[in-house]
Amino acid sequence: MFGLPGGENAEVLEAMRQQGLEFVLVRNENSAVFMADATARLTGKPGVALTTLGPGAANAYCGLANAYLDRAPMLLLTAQPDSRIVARHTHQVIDLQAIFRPISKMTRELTNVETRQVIMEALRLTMAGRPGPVHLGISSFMAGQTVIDGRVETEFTVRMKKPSIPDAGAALELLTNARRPIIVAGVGLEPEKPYDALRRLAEAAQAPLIVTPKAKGTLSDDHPLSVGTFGLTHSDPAYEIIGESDCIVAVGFDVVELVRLWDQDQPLIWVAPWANEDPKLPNIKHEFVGSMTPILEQLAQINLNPQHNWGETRVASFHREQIQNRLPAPAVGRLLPQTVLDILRRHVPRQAVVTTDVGSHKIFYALTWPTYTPNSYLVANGLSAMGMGLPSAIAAARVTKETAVCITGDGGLAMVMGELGLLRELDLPVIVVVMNDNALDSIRSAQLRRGKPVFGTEFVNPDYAKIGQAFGIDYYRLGDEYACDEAVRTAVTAKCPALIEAMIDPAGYPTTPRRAAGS
Ligand SMILES: Cc1ncc(C[n+]2csc(CCOP(=O)(O)OP(=O)(O)O)c2C)c(N)n1
Ligand SMILES: [Mg+2]
Repeated sequence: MFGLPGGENAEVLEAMRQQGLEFVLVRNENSAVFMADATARLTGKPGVALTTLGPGAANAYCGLANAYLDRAPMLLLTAQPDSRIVARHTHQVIDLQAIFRPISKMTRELTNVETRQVIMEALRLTMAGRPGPVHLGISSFMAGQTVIDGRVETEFTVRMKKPSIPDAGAALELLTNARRPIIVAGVGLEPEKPYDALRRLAEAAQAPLIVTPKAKGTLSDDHPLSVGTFGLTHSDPAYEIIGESDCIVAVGFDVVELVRLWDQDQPLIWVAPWANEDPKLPNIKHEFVGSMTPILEQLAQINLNPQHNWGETRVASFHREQIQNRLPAPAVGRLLPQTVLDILRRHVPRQAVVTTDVGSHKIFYALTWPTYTPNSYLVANGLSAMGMGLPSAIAAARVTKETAVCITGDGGLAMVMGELGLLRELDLPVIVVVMNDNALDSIRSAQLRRGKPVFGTEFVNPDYAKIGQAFGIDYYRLGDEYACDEAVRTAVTAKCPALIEAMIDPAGYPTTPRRAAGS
């Protein structure tokens, strides 16, 4: 459990201590939610965060909204005003059920009646259908009560609905007759993780596979059918292949991940743990709702004409590098984000978890960071809340016990800088790479693209060497290209907390107008 308690949580903390449960004390409640989210994704089990009532719960709001739109199975336990005195006592009282209702699958007060059952139901609900957060409020009065509970259930299970297999024949026919089928895969692959079945289907159907940011790594980027990522901008290169396709198999696909309106009207086969209804996509010919593996396996029975090799041929001729080609050339004294990416990819182990925060750097990394294994790239995408990168990397290193890398904007790091203290305490091998451009670059870029003056989007960074020193974390500075390689190699091999400051030129981001160079 990750959290930051208030006095009202004292009984809960004491119960946890007595039970020998681990509690990770964060510096800001949002971080606890981000950590619970990342932990859930990497373990396949719901994550849990704890806060106090009023201010703590309000502080966690952004994280919970982020978990809701990122379909993350997690439980938020907050303290809760005591209903016996709320009519007379208003200090720190806000209606938590009302504020959490729009961003949770369920929100309610936990009492001492049927407590276990409610908790088991809450945990089950986080993972069922379209996963998401559940909120339970516990007043300090209730937390001190003895549980009155008939049924004792200590395990919860999630049973996926069986898909409606009878339709598979017709779907198979549609796929067999398609000349240019593609697969788009998204956030809904979790928690079932049907990666192997998906790869077999792509290979059997010769279908290029395109992923959303949260599904990066589903198919290794060096697989001949991997097209790459889309969803970040209105003109991501992968839209080229999507536009050419005549049949789309959408697997765990959720348009919450796309900044561009989904306007494709090719026939589509929907395979997901939840129904096509929020929002309803057009032209769905076949809909399979429930466990994805059985239907993917059935579709992989496709009997293709061996001449049909559209997938591999098309991906081979697809210029994934076209983004890089739009970027400026490196020069002495100028560090491009592209150079930082290349050096990191050279030294960071293939399976290591990499997180990005939100901003110009996220768009660039989500589009171009080569990813080789599922869930080795974590990103906030549905809500795209800044501040997710560092807590998620700490959670990832905690789960995997391996090096994790957080690539963050300087704006995003400033929001969660206190968590460097947590990182030092946990002493985990997390490498924080801060892209120093003294700006909310992605917002400044929006101003420049609209021909507006830069206003309200630049700031002065702290002395990161001193920040590293103050938190007791190794510090490295990447100035120009030539000194970088050795610094990154040393940081990665040291296997301890590190802060790398990259003095980048944001004009190297594909979404940043060149005019921003040096501004
Ligand atoms: C919590 C939150 N606040 C504001 C935003 C809007 N926003 C999106 S990107 C961005 C700028 C991020 O700046 P920085 O972290 O320095 O990254 P850069 O764009 O410079 O790479 C902002 C303010 C957001 N997504 N999340
Ligand atoms: Mg910045």
